[in-house]
Amino acid sequence: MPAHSNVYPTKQLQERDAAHHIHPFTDTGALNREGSRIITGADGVWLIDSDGNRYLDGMAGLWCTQVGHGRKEIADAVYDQMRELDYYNTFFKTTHPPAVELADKLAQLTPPQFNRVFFTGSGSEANDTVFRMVRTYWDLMGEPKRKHIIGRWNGYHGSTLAGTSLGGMTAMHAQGDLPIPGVHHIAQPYWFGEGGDMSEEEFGILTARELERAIEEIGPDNVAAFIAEPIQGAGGVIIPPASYWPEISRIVKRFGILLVVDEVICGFGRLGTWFGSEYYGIEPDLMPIAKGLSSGYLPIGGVMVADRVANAFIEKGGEFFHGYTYSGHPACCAAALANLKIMEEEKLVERVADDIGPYLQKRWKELGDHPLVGEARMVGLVGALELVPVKGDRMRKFEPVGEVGTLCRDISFENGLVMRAVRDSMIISPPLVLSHEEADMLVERATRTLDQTFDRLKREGRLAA
Ligand code: PXG
Repeated sequence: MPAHSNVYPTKQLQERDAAHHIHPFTDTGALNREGSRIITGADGVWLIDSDGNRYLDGMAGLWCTQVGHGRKEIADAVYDQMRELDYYNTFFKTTHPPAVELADKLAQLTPPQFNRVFFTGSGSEANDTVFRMVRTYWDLMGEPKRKHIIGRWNGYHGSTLAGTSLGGMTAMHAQGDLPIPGVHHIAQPYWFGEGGDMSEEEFGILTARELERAIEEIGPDNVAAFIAEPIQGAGGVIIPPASYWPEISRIVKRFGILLVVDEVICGFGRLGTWFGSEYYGIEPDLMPIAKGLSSGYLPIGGVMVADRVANAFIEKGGEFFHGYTYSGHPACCAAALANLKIMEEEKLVERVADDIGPYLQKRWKELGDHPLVGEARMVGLVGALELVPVKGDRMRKFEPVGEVGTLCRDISFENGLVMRAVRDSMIISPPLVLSHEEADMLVERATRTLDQTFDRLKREGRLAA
Protein backbone atom coordinates (compact mmCIF):
# COMPACT_ATOMS: atom_id res chain seq x y z
CA MET A 1 0.00 0.00 0.00
CA PRO A 2 1.51 3.40 -0.91
CA ALA A 3 2.82 5.20 2.17
CA HIS A 4 1.27 8.51 1.16
CA SER A 5 -2.23 7.18 0.77
CA ASN A 6 -3.82 8.36 4.01
CA VAL A 7 -2.68 11.95 3.95
CA TYR A 8 -5.11 13.29 1.37
CA PRO A 9 -7.28 16.20 2.51
CA THR A 10 -10.64 14.42 2.36
CA LYS A 11 -12.85 17.45 2.91
CA GLN A 12 -11.20 19.61 0.27
CA LEU A 13 -11.24 16.84 -2.31
CA GLN A 14 -14.93 16.21 -1.61
CA GLU A 15 -15.72 19.88 -2.07
CA ARG A 16 -13.88 20.10 -5.37
CA ASP A 17 -15.46 16.83 -6.51
CA ALA A 18 -18.91 18.17 -5.66
CA ALA A 19 -18.20 21.43 -7.50
CA HIS A 20 -16.92 19.97 -10.76
CA HIS A 21 -17.51 16.24 -11.21
CA ILE A 22 -20.69 14.57 -12.46
CA HIS A 23 -20.46 10.89 -11.48
CA PRO A 24 -21.90 7.98 -13.48
CA PHE A 25 -25.16 6.40 -12.24
CA THR A 26 -25.40 8.95 -9.43
CA ASP A 27 -27.91 11.39 -7.98
CA THR A 28 -25.48 14.30 -8.12
CA GLY A 29 -27.38 16.53 -5.71
CA ALA A 30 -27.58 13.80 -3.07
CA LEU A 31 -23.92 12.82 -3.50
CA ASN A 32 -22.78 16.41 -3.22
CA ARG A 33 -24.56 16.78 0.09
CA GLU A 34 -23.05 13.56 1.44
CA GLY A 35 -19.55 13.77 -0.10
CA SER A 36 -17.76 11.16 -2.17
CA ARG A 37 -15.66 8.40 -0.69
CA ILE A 38 -12.14 8.97 -2.00
CA ILE A 39 -10.10 5.92 -2.90
CA THR A 40 -6.40 6.72 -2.96
CA GLY A 41 -4.61 3.41 -3.33
CA ALA A 42 -5.04 -0.31 -3.86
CA ASP A 43 -3.05 -3.48 -3.57
CA GLY A 44 -4.15 -7.06 -4.18
CA VAL A 45 -7.76 -7.30 -3.02
CA TRP A 46 -7.43 -4.24 -0.79
CA LEU A 47 -8.49 -0.62 -1.26
CA ILE A 48 -7.49 2.33 0.90
CA ASP A 49 -9.37 5.62 1.23
CA SER A 50 -8.25 9.17 1.95
CA ASP A 51 -8.78 8.65 5.69
CA GLY A 52 -6.58 5.54 5.73
CA ASN A 53 -9.44 3.01 5.98
CA ARG A 54 -8.89 -0.34 4.30
CA TYR A 55 -11.61 -2.20 2.44
CA LEU A 56 -11.70 -5.69 0.98
CA ASP A 57 -12.64 -5.07 -2.66
CA GLY A 58 -15.46 -7.59 -2.97
CA MET A 59 -16.40 -6.19 -6.39
CA ALA A 60 -12.97 -6.33 -8.10
CA GLY A 61 -13.28 -2.63 -8.87
CA LEU A 62 -16.41 -2.88 -11.00
CA TRP A 63 -16.42 -6.60 -11.83
CA CYS A 64 -13.07 -6.29 -13.60
CA THR A 65 -9.86 -6.51 -11.57
CA GLN A 66 -9.26 -10.24 -12.10
CA VAL A 67 -5.53 -10.17 -11.23
CA GLY A 68 -5.94 -7.85 -8.24
CA HIS A 69 -4.73 -4.29 -7.82
CA GLY A 70 -1.20 -2.92 -8.01
CA ARG A 71 0.37 -5.41 -10.42
CA LYS A 72 3.75 -4.00 -11.37
CA GLU A 73 3.98 -6.27 -14.44
CA ILE A 74 1.05 -4.44 -16.06
CA ALA A 75 2.32 -0.98 -15.11
CA ASP A 76 5.75 -1.84 -16.56
CA ALA A 77 4.27 -3.22 -19.79
CA VAL A 78 2.26 -0.02 -20.29
CA TYR A 79 5.27 2.18 -19.49
CA ASP A 80 7.46 0.30 -21.96
CA GLN A 81 4.78 0.44 -24.65
CA MET A 82 4.20 4.14 -24.19
CA ARG A 83 7.91 4.83 -24.53
CA GLU A 84 8.07 2.81 -27.73
CA LEU A 85 4.78 3.79 -29.39
CA ASP A 86 2.41 5.94 -27.35
CA TYR A 87 -0.44 6.02 -29.80
CA TYR A 88 -1.23 5.29 -33.34
CA ASN A 89 -4.54 4.33 -34.91
CA THR A 90 -5.58 1.06 -36.53
CA PHE A 91 -7.56 2.72 -39.34
CA PHE A 92 -6.32 3.29 -42.91
CA LYS A 93 -4.46 0.04 -43.53
CA THR A 94 -2.34 0.38 -40.37
CA THR A 95 -1.67 -1.76 -37.31
CA HIS A 96 0.98 -2.12 -34.62
CA PRO A 97 2.59 -5.05 -32.78
CA PRO A 98 0.54 -5.00 -29.54
CA ALA A 99 -2.78 -4.99 -31.46
CA VAL A 100 -1.57 -7.87 -33.65
CA GLU A 101 -0.39 -9.82 -30.65
CA LEU A 102 -3.56 -9.29 -28.62
CA ALA A 103 -5.86 -10.18 -31.51
CA ASP A 104 -3.89 -13.39 -32.04
CA LYS A 105 -3.97 -14.18 -28.31
CA LEU A 106 -7.73 -13.66 -28.13
CA ALA A 107 -8.26 -15.94 -31.12
CA GLN A 108 -6.36 -18.64 -29.20
CA LEU A 109 -8.16 -18.13 -25.87
CA THR A 110 -11.73 -17.95 -27.17
CA PRO A 111 -13.83 -20.89 -28.44
CA PRO A 112 -12.84 -22.29 -31.87
CA GLN A 113 -15.43 -20.41 -33.97
CA PHE A 114 -13.71 -17.14 -33.02
CA ASN A 115 -10.68 -16.11 -35.03
CA ARG A 116 -11.14 -12.34 -35.16
CA VAL A 117 -11.69 -9.40 -32.86
CA PHE A 118 -12.92 -5.83 -33.41
CA PHE A 119 -11.35 -3.62 -30.73
CA THR A 120 -13.28 -1.00 -28.77
CA GLY A 121 -12.61 1.13 -25.71
CA SER A 122 -15.34 -0.37 -23.51
CA GLY A 123 -18.16 -2.86 -23.17
CA SER A 124 -20.72 -0.27 -24.22
CA GLU A 125 -18.82 0.47 -27.40
CA ALA A 126 -18.58 -3.28 -27.97
CA ASN A 127 -22.37 -3.53 -27.87
CA ASP A 128 -22.82 -0.54 -30.16
CA THR A 129 -20.48 -2.37 -32.52
CA VAL A 130 -22.61 -5.52 -32.14
CA PHE A 131 -25.75 -3.58 -33.02
CA ARG A 132 -24.37 -2.25 -36.29
CA MET A 133 -22.51 -5.45 -37.14
CA VAL A 134 -25.60 -7.65 -36.69
CA ARG A 135 -27.77 -5.50 -38.94
CA THR A 136 -25.02 -5.11 -41.53
CA TYR A 137 -24.41 -8.87 -41.52
CA TRP A 138 -27.99 -9.58 -42.56
CA ASP A 139 -27.83 -6.86 -45.23
CA LEU A 140 -24.74 -8.57 -46.61
CA MET A 141 -26.52 -11.93 -46.49
CA GLY A 142 -29.31 -10.51 -48.65
CA GLU A 143 -31.87 -10.55 -45.84
CA PRO A 144 -32.27 -6.85 -45.10
CA LYS A 145 -35.59 -7.40 -43.32
CA ARG A 146 -33.77 -9.06 -40.46
CA LYS A 147 -33.32 -5.99 -38.32
CA HIS A 148 -35.02 -6.92 -35.03
CA ILE A 149 -32.87 -7.73 -32.02
CA ILE A 150 -34.21 -9.40 -28.91
CA GLY A 151 -32.70 -8.80 -25.45
CA ARG A 152 -34.01 -9.42 -21.94
CA TRP A 153 -35.66 -7.36 -19.27
CA ASN A 154 -33.11 -6.52 -16.56
CA GLY A 155 -30.21 -7.39 -18.86
CA TYR A 156 -27.30 -4.94 -18.91
CA HIS A 157 -25.27 -4.17 -22.01
CA GLY A 158 -23.90 -0.69 -21.28
CA SER A 159 -25.20 2.85 -21.33
CA THR A 160 -24.60 4.13 -24.86
CA LEU A 161 -27.65 4.25 -27.16
CA ALA A 162 -27.38 0.68 -28.39
CA GLY A 163 -26.16 -0.63 -25.02
CA THR A 164 -29.08 0.95 -23.17
CA SER A 165 -31.54 -0.23 -25.81
CA LEU A 166 -30.31 -3.83 -25.86
CA GLY A 167 -30.29 -3.87 -22.06
CA GLY A 168 -33.58 -4.18 -20.27
CA MET A 169 -33.33 -1.55 -17.54
CA THR A 170 -36.58 0.39 -17.70
CA ALA A 171 -35.27 3.32 -15.65
CA MET A 172 -32.49 3.71 -18.22
CA HIS A 173 -34.91 3.45 -21.16
CA ALA A 174 -36.92 6.29 -19.68
CA GLN A 175 -33.94 8.64 -19.97
CA GLY A 176 -33.36 9.32 -23.66
CA ASP A 177 -36.58 7.80 -25.00
CA LEU A 178 -35.19 4.35 -25.66
CA PRO A 179 -35.03 1.61 -26.79
CA ILE A 180 -34.17 2.27 -30.42
CA PRO A 181 -36.97 0.93 -32.66
CA GLY A 182 -36.54 -2.73 -33.55
CA VAL A 183 -35.30 -3.83 -30.12
CA HIS A 184 -37.52 -6.18 -28.06
CA HIS A 185 -37.20 -7.71 -24.61
CA ILE A 186 -38.26 -11.01 -23.10
CA ALA A 187 -38.45 -12.19 -19.48
CA GLN A 188 -35.28 -12.99 -17.56
CA PRO A 189 -34.66 -16.42 -15.99
CA TYR A 190 -34.82 -15.00 -12.44
CA TRP A 191 -36.35 -17.91 -10.59
CA PHE A 192 -35.92 -16.55 -7.04
CA GLY A 193 -37.69 -13.30 -7.84
CA GLU A 194 -40.16 -14.27 -10.53
CA GLY A 195 -40.46 -18.06 -10.58
CA GLY A 196 -43.72 -18.22 -8.59
CA ASP A 197 -44.74 -21.80 -7.80
CA MET A 198 -42.74 -23.29 -10.63
CA SER A 199 -39.71 -25.53 -10.20
CA GLU A 200 -36.44 -23.98 -11.38
CA GLU A 201 -36.35 -26.44 -14.25
CA GLU A 202 -39.84 -25.53 -15.46
CA PHE A 203 -39.21 -21.83 -15.08
CA GLY A 204 -35.95 -22.07 -17.07
CA ILE A 205 -37.80 -23.69 -19.98
CA LEU A 206 -40.69 -21.25 -19.77
CA THR A 207 -38.50 -18.14 -19.87
CA ALA A 208 -36.39 -19.58 -22.69
CA ARG A 209 -39.53 -20.29 -24.72
CA GLU A 210 -40.38 -16.60 -24.51
CA LEU A 211 -37.68 -16.25 -27.15
CA GLU A 212 -39.54 -18.61 -29.44
CA ARG A 213 -42.78 -16.75 -28.85
CA ALA A 214 -41.15 -13.37 -29.52
CA ILE A 215 -39.54 -14.61 -32.74
CA GLU A 216 -42.87 -15.94 -33.97
CA GLU A 217 -44.62 -12.71 -33.07
CA ILE A 218 -42.06 -10.48 -34.79
CA GLY A 219 -41.87 -12.87 -37.74
CA PRO A 220 -38.98 -15.33 -38.04
CA ASP A 221 -37.72 -13.61 -41.21
CA ASN A 222 -37.45 -10.29 -39.42
CA VAL A 223 -35.32 -11.34 -36.46
CA ALA A 224 -31.58 -10.71 -36.60
CA ALA A 225 -30.23 -11.74 -33.20
CA PHE A 226 -30.71 -12.55 -29.54
CA ILE A 227 -28.39 -10.98 -26.96
CA ALA A 228 -27.87 -12.07 -23.36
CA GLU A 229 -25.31 -12.34 -20.59
CA PRO A 230 -24.50 -15.93 -19.50
CA ILE A 231 -25.24 -14.80 -15.92
CA GLN A 232 -26.78 -11.34 -15.60
CA GLY A 233 -24.33 -9.26 -13.58
CA ALA A 234 -25.63 -5.73 -13.02
CA GLY A 235 -29.17 -7.15 -12.99
CA GLY A 236 -28.33 -8.88 -9.70
CA VAL A 237 -26.22 -11.98 -10.46
CA ILE A 238 -29.14 -13.86 -11.95
CA ILE A 239 -27.92 -17.44 -12.38
CA PRO A 240 -30.23 -19.15 -14.87
CA PRO A 241 -31.72 -22.58 -14.13
CA ALA A 242 -29.78 -25.43 -15.78
CA SER A 243 -32.61 -25.91 -18.27
CA TYR A 244 -32.38 -22.35 -19.64
CA TRP A 245 -29.36 -22.16 -21.95
CA PRO A 246 -29.87 -25.53 -23.71
CA GLU A 247 -33.40 -24.43 -24.61
CA ILE A 248 -32.19 -21.01 -25.81
CA SER A 249 -29.56 -22.72 -27.96
CA ARG A 250 -32.20 -24.96 -29.51
CA ILE A 251 -34.40 -21.97 -30.39
CA VAL A 252 -31.55 -19.87 -31.79
CA LYS A 253 -30.51 -22.78 -34.04
CA ARG A 254 -34.08 -23.49 -35.09
CA PHE A 255 -34.50 -19.97 -36.47
CA GLY A 256 -30.92 -19.42 -37.62
CA ILE A 257 -30.62 -16.06 -35.85
CA LEU A 258 -27.31 -14.78 -34.50
CA LEU A 259 -26.52 -15.44 -30.86
CA VAL A 260 -24.72 -12.63 -29.06
CA VAL A 261 -23.35 -13.63 -25.67
CA ASP A 262 -22.20 -10.62 -23.68
CA GLU A 263 -19.05 -11.77 -21.87
CA VAL A 264 -18.15 -8.39 -20.39
CA ILE A 265 -18.56 -9.73 -16.83
CA CYS A 266 -18.52 -13.52 -17.26
CA GLY A 267 -15.48 -13.54 -19.54
CA PHE A 268 -11.88 -13.96 -18.39
CA GLY A 269 -12.30 -16.56 -15.70
CA ARG A 270 -15.16 -15.19 -13.62
CA LEU A 271 -17.09 -18.51 -13.82
CA GLY A 272 -14.01 -20.76 -13.67
CA THR A 273 -13.84 -21.06 -17.47
CA TRP A 274 -12.21 -18.54 -19.79
CA PHE A 275 -15.67 -17.53 -21.03
CA GLY A 276 -19.17 -17.90 -19.60
CA SER A 277 -20.24 -19.45 -22.91
CA GLU A 278 -17.99 -22.40 -22.14
CA TYR A 279 -19.46 -22.79 -18.66
CA TYR A 280 -22.95 -23.10 -20.17
CA GLY A 281 -21.92 -24.90 -23.39
CA ILE A 282 -23.27 -22.11 -25.61
CA GLU A 283 -21.95 -21.35 -29.11
CA PRO A 284 -22.18 -17.62 -29.74
CA ASP A 285 -21.66 -15.86 -33.06
CA LEU A 286 -20.55 -12.60 -31.40
CA MET A 287 -19.02 -12.04 -27.96
CA PRO A 288 -18.64 -8.52 -26.56
CA ILE A 289 -15.71 -8.44 -24.11
CA ALA A 290 -14.14 -5.78 -21.84
CA LYS A 291 -13.45 -5.46 -18.07
CA GLY A 292 -11.38 -8.59 -17.20
CA LEU A 293 -9.60 -8.36 -20.56
CA SER A 294 -7.27 -5.77 -19.00
CA SER A 295 -8.38 -6.23 -15.37
CA GLY A 296 -9.49 -2.61 -15.74
CA TYR A 297 -5.93 -1.25 -15.70
CA LEU A 298 -6.62 0.58 -18.95
CA PRO A 299 -9.90 0.82 -20.85
CA ILE A 300 -10.22 -1.76 -23.59
CA GLY A 301 -13.00 -3.93 -24.97
CA GLY A 302 -13.86 -5.68 -28.15
CA VAL A 303 -16.21 -7.91 -30.05
CA MET A 304 -15.12 -11.45 -30.81
CA VAL A 305 -16.50 -12.23 -34.27
CA ALA A 306 -17.17 -15.85 -35.26
CA ASP A 307 -16.14 -17.03 -38.71
CA ARG A 308 -19.79 -17.15 -39.80
CA VAL A 309 -20.06 -13.38 -39.41
CA ALA A 310 -16.48 -12.39 -40.23
CA ASN A 311 -16.54 -14.34 -43.49
CA ALA A 312 -19.67 -12.52 -44.64
CA PHE A 313 -17.87 -9.20 -44.18
CA ILE A 314 -14.68 -10.49 -45.82
CA GLU A 315 -16.19 -12.40 -48.72
CA LYS A 316 -19.00 -10.03 -49.62
CA GLY A 317 -16.66 -7.08 -49.47
CA GLY A 318 -17.23 -3.42 -48.78
CA GLU A 319 -16.11 -1.20 -45.96
CA PHE A 320 -17.62 -1.44 -42.48
CA PHE A 321 -17.96 2.25 -41.64
CA HIS A 322 -17.32 1.82 -37.93
CA GLY A 323 -14.44 2.35 -35.52
CA TYR A 324 -13.12 4.28 -32.56
CA THR A 325 -10.03 6.45 -32.22
CA TYR A 326 -8.89 4.09 -29.47
CA SER A 327 -9.73 0.80 -31.25
CA GLY A 328 -6.68 -1.34 -30.46
CA HIS A 329 -4.86 1.42 -28.54
CA PRO A 330 -1.25 0.21 -28.15
CA ALA A 331 -0.93 0.89 -24.42
CA CYS A 332 -4.32 -0.71 -23.69
CA CYS A 333 -3.36 -3.77 -25.75
CA ALA A 334 -0.08 -3.97 -23.82
CA ALA A 335 -2.00 -3.83 -20.52
CA ALA A 336 -4.36 -6.58 -21.72
CA LEU A 337 -1.46 -8.78 -22.85
CA ALA A 338 0.34 -8.37 -19.52
CA ASN A 339 -2.91 -9.12 -17.69
CA LEU A 340 -3.58 -12.28 -19.72
CA LYS A 341 0.01 -13.39 -19.14
CA ILE A 342 -0.51 -13.15 -15.38
CA MET A 343 -3.81 -15.03 -15.66
CA GLU A 344 -2.12 -17.85 -17.55
CA GLU A 345 1.05 -17.99 -15.44
CA GLU A 346 -0.87 -17.98 -12.17
CA LYS A 347 -3.51 -20.33 -13.59
CA LEU A 348 -6.25 -18.04 -12.29
CA VAL A 349 -9.03 -19.63 -14.35
CA GLU A 350 -8.15 -23.09 -13.05
CA ARG A 351 -7.92 -21.62 -9.56
CA VAL A 352 -11.50 -20.35 -9.79
CA ALA A 353 -12.68 -23.75 -11.06
CA ASP A 354 -10.83 -25.96 -8.60
CA ASP A 355 -9.64 -24.00 -5.61
CA ILE A 356 -10.82 -20.56 -4.49
CA GLY A 357 -14.12 -20.87 -6.39
CA PRO A 358 -15.39 -23.98 -4.58
CA TYR A 359 -13.92 -22.68 -1.31
CA LEU A 360 -15.71 -19.34 -1.38
CA GLN A 361 -18.91 -20.88 -2.77
CA LYS A 362 -19.11 -23.22 0.21
CA ARG A 363 -18.53 -20.44 2.70
CA TRP A 364 -20.87 -18.01 0.88
CA LYS A 365 -23.68 -20.54 0.77
CA GLU A 366 -23.43 -20.87 4.56
CA LEU A 367 -24.75 -17.31 4.65
CA GLY A 368 -27.99 -18.72 3.26
CA ASP A 369 -28.78 -19.79 6.86
CA HIS A 370 -28.86 -16.19 8.07
CA PRO A 371 -32.38 -15.01 9.05
CA LEU A 372 -32.12 -12.06 6.62
CA VAL A 373 -31.08 -14.18 3.62
CA GLY A 374 -33.59 -15.87 1.33
CA GLU A 375 -30.99 -17.35 -1.00
CA ALA A 376 -27.20 -17.39 -1.24
CA ARG A 377 -26.00 -18.28 -4.72
CA MET A 378 -22.63 -18.30 -6.45
CA VAL A 379 -20.96 -19.65 -9.59
CA GLY A 380 -17.20 -19.31 -9.97
CA LEU A 381 -16.43 -16.10 -8.10
CA VAL A 382 -19.65 -14.18 -8.63
CA GLY A 383 -22.44 -14.39 -6.10
CA ALA A 384 -25.50 -12.83 -4.54
CA LEU A 385 -27.45 -12.85 -1.30
CA GLU A 386 -31.18 -12.19 -1.55
CA LEU A 387 -32.32 -10.22 1.49
CA VAL A 388 -35.90 -10.97 2.51
CA PRO A 389 -38.28 -9.71 5.20
CA VAL A 390 -39.66 -13.19 5.89
CA LYS A 391 -37.24 -16.08 5.92
CA GLY A 392 -38.49 -18.96 3.78
CA ASP A 393 -40.97 -16.88 1.76
CA ARG A 394 -39.61 -15.96 -1.69
CA MET A 395 -42.74 -14.00 -2.55
CA ARG A 396 -42.38 -11.40 0.21
CA LYS A 397 -40.18 -8.40 -0.60
CA PHE A 398 -39.05 -5.32 1.27
CA GLU A 399 -40.94 -2.10 0.53
CA PRO A 400 -39.81 0.15 -0.97
CA VAL A 401 -37.47 -2.04 -2.98
CA GLY A 402 -33.79 -1.10 -2.67
CA GLU A 403 -33.72 0.68 0.67
CA VAL A 404 -32.57 -2.33 2.67
CA GLY A 405 -29.96 -3.18 0.04
CA THR A 406 -28.52 0.32 0.24
CA LEU A 407 -28.50 0.21 4.04
CA CYS A 408 -26.72 -3.14 4.00
CA ARG A 409 -24.19 -1.85 1.47
CA ASP A 410 -23.40 1.18 3.63
CA ILE A 411 -22.98 -1.02 6.72
CA SER A 412 -20.73 -3.31 4.70
CA PHE A 413 -18.46 -0.37 3.83
CA GLU A 414 -18.30 0.50 7.53
CA ASN A 415 -17.17 -3.08 8.13
CA GLY A 416 -14.40 -2.80 5.54
CA LEU A 417 -16.03 -4.84 2.79
CA VAL A 418 -17.20 -3.55 -0.58
CA MET A 419 -20.36 -5.33 -1.68
CA ARG A 420 -22.68 -3.93 -4.33
CA ALA A 421 -26.42 -3.72 -3.71
CA VAL A 422 -28.83 -4.51 -6.54
CA ARG A 423 -32.38 -3.92 -5.36
CA ASP A 424 -32.30 -5.84 -2.04
CA SER A 425 -29.64 -8.33 -2.94
CA MET A 426 -25.98 -8.07 -2.07
CA ILE A 427 -23.46 -8.87 -4.78
CA ILE A 428 -19.83 -9.91 -4.75
CA SER A 429 -17.42 -10.49 -7.61
CA PRO A 430 -13.97 -10.42 -6.00
CA PRO A 431 -10.56 -10.51 -7.72
CA LEU A 432 -9.60 -14.00 -8.87
CA VAL A 433 -6.41 -13.82 -6.76
CA LEU A 434 -8.43 -13.81 -3.51
CA SER A 435 -6.66 -16.03 -0.95
CA HIS A 436 -8.41 -18.47 1.38
CA GLU A 437 -7.70 -16.17 4.33
CA GLU A 438 -9.17 -13.23 2.46
CA ALA A 439 -12.21 -15.33 1.52
CA ASP A 440 -12.70 -16.07 5.22
CA MET A 441 -12.40 -12.37 6.03
CA LEU A 442 -14.92 -11.57 3.31
CA VAL A 443 -17.44 -14.01 4.75
CA GLU A 444 -16.77 -12.87 8.31
CA ARG A 445 -17.37 -9.22 7.35
CA ALA A 446 -20.44 -10.12 5.33
CA THR A 447 -21.84 -12.02 8.34
CA ARG A 448 -21.24 -9.07 10.65
CA THR A 449 -22.89 -6.82 8.06
CA LEU A 450 -25.96 -9.07 7.83
CA ASP A 451 -26.22 -9.24 11.64
CA GLN A 452 -26.05 -5.46 11.98
CA THR A 453 -28.53 -4.90 9.15
CA PHE A 454 -30.90 -7.43 10.70
CA ASP A 455 -30.65 -5.80 14.17
CA ARG A 456 -31.27 -2.38 12.70
CA LEU A 457 -34.35 -3.55 10.75
CA LYS A 458 -35.65 -5.36 13.83
CA ARG A 459 -35.24 -2.25 15.98
CA GLU A 460 -37.09 -0.22 13.38
CA GLY A 461 -39.88 -2.83 13.17
CA ARG A 462 -39.26 -3.43 9.49
CA LEU A 463 -39.10 -7.20 9.59
CA ALA A 464 -42.44 -8.89 9.07
CA ALA A 465 -43.44 -11.13 11.97
N1 PXG B 1 -22.07 -5.57 -20.85
C1 PXG B 1 -22.13 -6.04 -19.60
C2 PXG B 1 -22.62 -7.43 -19.35
C3 PXG B 1 -21.72 -5.23 -18.53
O1 PXG B 1 -21.79 -5.69 -17.29
C4 PXG B 1 -21.23 -3.48 -20.14
C5 PXG B 1 -21.63 -4.34 -21.13
C6 PXG B 1 -20.76 -2.13 -20.50
O2 PXG B 1 -19.39 -2.02 -20.33
P1 PXG B 1 -18.72 -0.56 -20.09
O3 PXG B 1 -17.26 -0.88 -20.18
O4 PXG B 1 -19.14 0.32 -21.19
O5 PXG B 1 -19.18 -0.07 -18.75
C7 PXG B 1 -21.25 -3.94 -18.81
C8 PXG B 1 -20.80 -3.00 -17.72
C9 PXG B 1 -22.90 -2.14 -12.03
C10 PXG B 1 -22.18 -1.80 -13.27
O6 PXG B 1 -23.25 -1.21 -11.31
C11 PXG B 1 -21.99 -2.75 -14.25
C12 PXG B 1 -21.34 -2.40 -15.43
C13 PXG B 1 -20.86 -1.12 -15.59
C14 PXG B 1 -21.05 -0.18 -14.60
C15 PXG B 1 -21.72 -0.51 -13.43
O7 PXG B 1 -23.11 -3.31 -11.74
N2 PXG B 1 -21.22 -3.34 -16.41
